[in-house]
Amino acid sequence: MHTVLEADFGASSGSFRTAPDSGSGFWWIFRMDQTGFDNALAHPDDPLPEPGAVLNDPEDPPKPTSSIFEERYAYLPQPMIIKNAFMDWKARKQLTFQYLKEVYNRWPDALNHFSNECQFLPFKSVFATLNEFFNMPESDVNSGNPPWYVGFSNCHPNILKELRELYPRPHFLPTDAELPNTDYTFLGEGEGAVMHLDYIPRLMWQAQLQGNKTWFISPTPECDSKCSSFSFYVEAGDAVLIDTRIWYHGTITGQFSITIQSEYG
Ligand SMILES: O=C(O)CCC(=O)C(=O)O
Ligand SMILES: [Fe+2]
Repeated sequence: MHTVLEADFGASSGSFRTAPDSGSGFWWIFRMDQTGFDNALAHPDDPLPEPGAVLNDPEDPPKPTSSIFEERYAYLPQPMIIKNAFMDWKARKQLTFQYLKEVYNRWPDALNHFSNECQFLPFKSVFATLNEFFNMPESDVNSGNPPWYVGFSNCHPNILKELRELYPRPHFLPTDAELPNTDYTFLGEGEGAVMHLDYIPRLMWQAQLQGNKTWFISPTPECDSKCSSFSFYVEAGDAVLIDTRIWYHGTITGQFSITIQSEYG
């Protein structure tokens, strides 16, 4: 059965459509305005929307404030998207390949440093190390040919400190949530992460800084009877919150994508 759950976010953020075979309603979308959460397009106390429902009435369901988000939503197992969550982050303009390369070149010992905490994930690209990645030919940086997509943790304390000057702690996270001492950067174009689960101690948040990306989500067998697979599309400024320990996830970019990803718990 092919079902579609669709929500219209209006002209500014475009429309949204899940992949075929979704429609379990087992996920949430929020939209942020300058003062906080503008509306929740679905609410845990509401009956699950009918497959195919269009959830576009800004007055109904109710508006969660940041503290309600913290209390009621932040630790739910359902994946969430928060539209326009990070519109004012400096990182959206300043955190580029060139910027990252400059920062890493100031702390060269971080370029060849590997450990469980300091991972370099080349996915399908040809780079074996961060050093090779940052030293790819200038012509390959923007051409998308050969295509590349990588992720790495910014675990060097000085690098992390410099990068965190470009973005704050996400303001909707619970104030007492524990955050790790490292944040990941994922960047590139085309095929991203293949479907996987993460072995991490906390929930995952990700900020889409530039470009856009489609996420593919599938439940683990324990939830097969209640949950279904779905996909969603995020644009620059959006937040993605997923418990990546219980939802298989994979990505594919549309336009060249840069994200910051970390954990909370
Ligand atoms: O952003 C991506 O492409 C993959 C991210 C991921 O696997 C994660 O956040 O756990
Ligand atoms: Fe992951």
